[in-house]
Order: sequence, then C-alpha cells, then structure tokens
Amino acid sequence: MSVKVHSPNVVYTEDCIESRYEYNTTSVSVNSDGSYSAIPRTNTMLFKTDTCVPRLGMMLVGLGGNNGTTVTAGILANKYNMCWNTKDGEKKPNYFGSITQAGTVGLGMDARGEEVHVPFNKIVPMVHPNDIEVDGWDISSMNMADAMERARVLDYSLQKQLRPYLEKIVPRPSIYCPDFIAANQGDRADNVLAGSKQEMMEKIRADIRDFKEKKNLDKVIVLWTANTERFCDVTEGLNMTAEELLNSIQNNEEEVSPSTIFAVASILEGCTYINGSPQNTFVPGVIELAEMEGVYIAGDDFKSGQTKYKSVLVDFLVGAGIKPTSIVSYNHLGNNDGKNLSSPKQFRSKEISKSNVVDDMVESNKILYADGKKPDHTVVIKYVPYVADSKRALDEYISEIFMNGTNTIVCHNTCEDSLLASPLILDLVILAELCERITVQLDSEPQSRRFTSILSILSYLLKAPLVPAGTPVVNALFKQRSCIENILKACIGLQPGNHMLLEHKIG
Ligand code: NAI
Ligand code: DG6
Repeated sequence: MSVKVHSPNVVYTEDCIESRYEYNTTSVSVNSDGSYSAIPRTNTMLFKTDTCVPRLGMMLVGLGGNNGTTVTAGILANKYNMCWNTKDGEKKPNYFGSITQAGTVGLGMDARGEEVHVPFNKIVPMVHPNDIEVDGWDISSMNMADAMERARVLDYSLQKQLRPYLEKIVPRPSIYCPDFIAANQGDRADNVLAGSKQEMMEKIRADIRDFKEKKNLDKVIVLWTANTERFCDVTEGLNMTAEELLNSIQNNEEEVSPSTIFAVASILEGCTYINGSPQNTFVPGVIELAEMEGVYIAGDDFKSGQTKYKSVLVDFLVGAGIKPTSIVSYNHLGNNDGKNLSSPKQFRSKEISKSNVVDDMVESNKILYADGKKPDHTVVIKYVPYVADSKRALDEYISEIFMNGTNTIVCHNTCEDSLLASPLILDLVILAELCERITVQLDSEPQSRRFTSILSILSYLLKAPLVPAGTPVVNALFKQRSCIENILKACIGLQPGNHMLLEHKIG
C-alpha cells in the first residue's frame, strides 16, 4: 500500500522517483517608510529519490543505557510480535511516538470531499524499523538483558521474553574520558578502550566496518545516546578546522571529547552521525570535515517531552497574540541520565539546550515583544532515584493578555523518558537514511545537489537544532513537522497542504 502520483511532472522508474517541482517562496523587503514589499518567486527543481531501501545498521553510542536498551528491545518486540500481559490485560508492541511509523499525512481529498490521510512511511520508500540491525558501544560491559532490567522501563513479562535475545548482546568497549561526564558514572565504566585518542578512533572505525561486514549491511548510521558530556572548549589550533581537529586527535589533546571522536570516526567511515545529547560535539572542525567528506550530521539533543510541548504551547500563545513573559520548567527523574545531570557541568549542557527553544517564536512577533526582551525562562532538573525512568515535568507559563490581564497555565507530565526518546531515535535514523537517497537539481544548474551536510530537516526531533551557518533555526513544532512532510511531498510532486479547503468555502 504505497502512494502513486499521476502527473506529467512525476516519473516512476525502476529505481527512483523523479519529480519536477515548483518551489514557491516570497521575497520581502522593508521600505524606508516602514512598509513592506513582497515579491512571489518560483524556482523549478527536480527531486530524485532513490527507491532502493538499503539494509541498514544503527550503531548506538550508549547502547547499554535506558534509551539504548529500550529502543533495541522495542525493535525486537515488534519484529517478533511479542505480546505480554499486565494487570490491565494483554499488550501488543507498537511504534507509537514515531512520526514515520505512527504518523499520517493529509494527501488530498477523495470524491466525497473528505481528506485522505496516508501513513508517513508510504509517501516514499523508507527503511522499516523491524529491519534495522542494531549494534553499538558502552563504557558499561553489562549485557543488554541485564541492562534492560537495570533501566526499569519495560514490563517484567515482556522483559522475560526479550531476555534470550538481549543477553547475547554485549556492547563494544568505548572511549571513556572521565572529565567529560559526571564523576558519578565512574563505577559503571568497566568496558573502556585503552590507547591514544588516535588509536581509539581507529578502533571505532574498525568496529563500524566490522559491523557492516558481519551483518552484510549497505549503510550504517551512528547515533550518540550516551551520557551528556560537558561542553568542550572551541579554540583556534584545537578544533576550528578539520585539519586542526584531526591533528588534535593525533596529538591526543585532552580537550577533544569522546563524542567528537565518535563523530570524526563516523564521518571518516562515510556514515551519518546524529547527536541525541546536548553537548557541543559538532565543533567547527567536525562540521568542516562532514562537508569535506560529503557526510550528513544532525543534532543536538532529542526533543522528547517537555520541550516538545513547549514548542507547541509557546507557538500557540504567540500566534494567538498572547505574550508569554515567564516560563519555568521544572523536572525530576531518577534514571542514570538524571544522575549524570546532577553534576553541574553536565547539567549546564542540558540547561543551554533546553533554554533557547522558544527564540524563533518570540522573534516572530514584534508587536508583543516590541522592546526585544525575551520571556524569563528557567530550567530546573533534580535527581530523585525513586522515580527511575518515569520523569516528572512541571511547567508554569505566565502570559500577558488583553488589557494587561495575566494568564497562567500550569501543566504536569509523567512519563518514562526512554519510551519517548526511543521512537525519536528510530525516526532520526530512518529519515537521515532517506535523506541520503534524495538529490535536488535546480533548473538553473547542470548538476544535482544533496542536502547540506547539516541535516536541519531533522529539527522536529531535536531540542537545539543544528543548522548551516546563516540559516534560520526553527523550533516551532508544527513548522518543523510541516518541513519534513512537505519535503516528502515534494519528492512525489505534491504541493504543501494549504488547509484552505476552498472547495468547501466558495458558494
Ligand atoms: P543512560 O545514562 O541510561 O544511558 C547512557 C549510556 O551511555 C550509559 O549506559 C553509559 O554507560 C553510556 N556511556 C557514557 N559515556 C559513554 C561513552 N563515552 N561511550 C559509550 N557509552 C557511554 O541515559 P539515557 O536515559 O539512555 O539517555 C541517553 C542520552 O540521551 C542522555 O545524554 C540524555 O540526556 C539524552 N536524552 C534523553 C532523552 C530522553 O527522553 N530519554 C531526551 C533528550 C536527550
Ligand atoms: C531531564 O530533563 C533529563 C533530560 O535528559 C530530559 O529528559 C530530556 O532532555 C528530555 O527533555 P525534553 O525537554 O524534551 O522533555
């Protein structure tokens, strides 16, 4: 059940979809008298999507953590259709929370004038999560079955079914530099590589090749879901260019973080690298290296719960002409992520990532924010072991409304963190892989292009989206979702949904 478009602008060949597409934009200038001039523009381009779905491998850094074990367990449970009983009855596996697996896209109208929604993953061919091979690294040598038990996320009777599959998997040894993560992580670091940074990077590269070969894979994507690191220094001579960074690794410079070494190893192996945590892995040297090697990178920090909600609520408020003036986000959690974040430097990385997430919405409304002052925005995270992975998030939004009235909205969310993050990991990997198969050729150019090395199309899934220099950062959730949806539609020659429903409005 896939979508096929019947149009002279769309050609389906044996191994690709070609779509001639008109990209409509508006150029705006502000005149000296404060008025605006708007000029509609149309660029014609050819989207080409390779429709051969590859055998895909996903390598997780932090495989034995809560996210790593939960996403791996989720894939296996779905693949083998494991059902289990709880006090509430029989449960079946699903991929809820994944836009590619459980999201739909409005395609158009049927003969009765009703909107037809199709599964996201039917627009163009995508890898199915059940078919993704998983491997990865962890500084803890615990096998994946015990690690799943340690995570306390999945129901016990499901864990029992998963155990035979997971106990055979032991993460590969990883790069451990104690200075980058909290000191309280030291007691689980029993699976660590020895040698210089250069030697460790070579070992990571060899691991990627080994996995690819053993599982007969066409592609591997590497994703960091390990502990949040502290920010590293970004300085001349250390990591400002690809050359500096490669030399710094060669010289065993202390300030090169494990996550940056993983990114470099992945890029040198031609594998897309995704950062699910907030630290500044993507120093300028990594970005330059990715551009030089023509490899995709994306980050930072999964946008799973509190921030996702924030990027909807603030968009609604500002869009409605209501002025958020104070946003206080408090959360407590008891998993190992919370333990690591109880250390100030690692908390600071998360605080930065969680703090700039409403900027584009605030900047979009100069009527409300005429003085340029942003809302007060405070982020608090506390470690409470008892609640384990079940994070509690409490938010208070105070806004100014009509005639200087005040509107206060308070919300409380309780949810297993890893059950929110796991589907995002799958979407990130599946969509990044799809991006590797898309090219775009502008009518004015002889050659087709790929996306820019920084895959900002994945912003929907990330709290602090990394974008190419000079391009806008979009945090508003539905804009981010529309971006993915509309690029997929462009691949099959369909215009973005405009929601005008004129066919029902004109008498
Ligand atoms: P976790 O602490 O359970 O798992 C992290 C794993 O990484 C641990 O098993 C640890 O031993 C391992 N590790 C640490 N340093 C490593 C290294 N250098 N190489 C390989 N493995 C290493 O944490 P969890 O809950 O799985 O979260 C993972 C990351 O995802 C954290 O940084 C967290 O901040 C981030 N994140 C999680 C979200 C969620 O909703 N669960 C949302 C946004 C980000
Ligand atoms: C405490 O905030 C732990 C963090 O790792 C978060 O769970 C994670 O960053 C999710 O953040 P959010 O804001 O998307 O729910």
